[in-house]
Amino acid sequence: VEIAPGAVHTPDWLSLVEQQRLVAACREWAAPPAGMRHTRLPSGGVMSVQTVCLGWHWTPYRYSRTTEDGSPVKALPGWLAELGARAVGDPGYVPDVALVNFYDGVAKMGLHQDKDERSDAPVVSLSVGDSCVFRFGNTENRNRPWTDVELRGGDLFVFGGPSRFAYHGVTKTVPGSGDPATGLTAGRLNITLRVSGLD
Ligand code: MD3
Ligand code: FE
Repeated sequence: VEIAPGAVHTPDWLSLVEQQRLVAACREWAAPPAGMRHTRLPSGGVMSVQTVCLGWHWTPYRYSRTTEDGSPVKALPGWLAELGARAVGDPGYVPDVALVNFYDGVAKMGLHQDKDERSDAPVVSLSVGDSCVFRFGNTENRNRPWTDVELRGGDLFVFGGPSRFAYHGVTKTVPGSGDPATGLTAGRLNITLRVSGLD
């Protein structure tokens, strides 16, 4: 389902086994060093979402090979990059960054653009666990028009072309809506795959 030019939502794209594999892998990636943490914002606040990065470590405005405490960033495994290529339908799509976001029952993500990558290659988004309301806005500003879409566990979204630099965010999650058979019994995981354009 194309919700805007270049923004394609495929509900129920991940199999249960793939979701189970992602949940188990996220548990390993979340462990220190270079594990999951609330990203610190330049304003001094922290994001309500918790994030672990693979390949490159993201902080607002900057990617680096090490975390704030100097730990080496975990590798992005080949199987995850290949899942991304299958999602885009292009074997030449080779993501080198994954951001793994965990939402507890109250976490949200305000409307923002993803502009820290030096590439306009598509972003692949994979969701597991609780549903959320995903807000997809316009390229100009944080105001309307926007479209609210329910994203559920197992869903795929690809953001390419004119949608790559649109404002977007998560206005709420729906606690208890996920399938516990994935191994995730509370909360929402979102894994985005990106091309950093860095070496
Ligand atoms: C549209 N994550 O990590 S996924 C993010 O559900 C982020 O955790 C949200 O926004 C989440 O930056 C939304 C959907 C998404 C991700 C990246 C995009 C939509 C996007 C990049 C460009 C345009
Ligand atoms: Fe984003």
